[in-house]
Amino acid sequence: MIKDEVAIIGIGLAGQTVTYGFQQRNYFTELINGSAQDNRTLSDAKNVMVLEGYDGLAGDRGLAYEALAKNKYILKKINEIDKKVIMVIASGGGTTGSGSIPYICDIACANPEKIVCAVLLMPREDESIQKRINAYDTAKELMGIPKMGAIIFVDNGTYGEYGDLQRINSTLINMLDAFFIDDSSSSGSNFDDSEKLKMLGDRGAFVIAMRANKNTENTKITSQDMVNSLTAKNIFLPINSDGVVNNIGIINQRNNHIKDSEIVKAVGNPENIFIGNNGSVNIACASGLSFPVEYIANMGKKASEEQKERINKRKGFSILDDLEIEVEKSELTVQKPISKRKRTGLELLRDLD
Ligand SMILES: Nc1nc2c(ncn2[C@@H]2O[C@H](COP(=O)(O)OP(=O)(O)OP(=O)(O)O)[C@@H](O)[C@H]2O)c(=O)[nH]1
Ligand SMILES: [Mg+2]
Repeated sequence: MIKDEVAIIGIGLAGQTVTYGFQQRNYFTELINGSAQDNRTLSDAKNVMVLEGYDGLAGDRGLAYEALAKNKYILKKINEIDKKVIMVIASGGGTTGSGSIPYICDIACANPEKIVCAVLLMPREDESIQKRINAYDTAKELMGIPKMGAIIFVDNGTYGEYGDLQRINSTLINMLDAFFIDDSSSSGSNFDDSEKLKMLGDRGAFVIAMRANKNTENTKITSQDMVNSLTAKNIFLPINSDGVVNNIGIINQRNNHIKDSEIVKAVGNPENIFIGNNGSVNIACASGLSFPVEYIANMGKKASEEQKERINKRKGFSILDDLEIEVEKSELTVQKPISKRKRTGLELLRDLD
């Protein structure tokens, strides 16, 4: 199993919350946040690193660089993590996590020995303009990191209008944990540790499905069930239908047989197919998928159109200027332009000893 080679880093409230779930299962974890309020919601969590002086970044992702630069001890700690796989988790829609995750990934990627993966928790379609713009920018920045391994795009809109975040978190944690702890072996073939690392190391999107057979023989999970869970009925952003995929991994639960040909038909023809048997559950996963660019581009485009419309409306926003009435300054300021990432985490690394 690769569990002991994995470090999970959670940034911001969402990232921390998911990472805390891994902490409870004895993974090596580090949590990062500036917000005392966020940290209080996870009062039992260990290994919480505080971005001193940054009590929540209130929508401005651009502040993350400065926050990390002023908290070098966090970067040093990330740099010293002695695990092969570094999986960094944050929401795309927030600020602290979404602003910091590209820098933390840059820093982890600076060590060529590491496999760096990201889990990006993407906002629902009906979340605020700022959250969707932040998520677009974060996804773009992560995709732009040359040495990035797998990126998992979680859709927070999965369970309906209000999203059931706890259910999404536990589904995600259960699936990744099953992948990390799988130790099954069989005479015919195994889905071994090096193959799992290969799946995590390859650039592109990653999706996973996990289904357990019921006790009775005739309720076994079928290949079609696995296809549905992998491609449609899941917690991830939809995968593209271009057939681009590097690896497919399958673990058959004891006495079950998922047809790899069915998974290939649904996902695409990969370079590698890794198959294991005698697992405690059925798992199917795919890595090196093309990024969900179209989905994210549409989300960003819609958010920026709404933003334009909002700013246009605000142009007609008039104030009472003859009477001496103080209008709150924040009411008058127009939303700042979207910040572009001009710096990378490598600059932050430069003066670490
Ligand atoms: N999947 C999942 N998403 C969450 C969770 N908590 C919050 N979110 C989502 O995360 C986004 C808000 O980001 P946060 O993680 O709270 O923000 P942050 O990184 O702490 O940054 P600040 O803006 O500085 O507080 C929203 O889109 C929420 O729907 C969680 O436990 N699980
Ligand atoms: Mg927060």
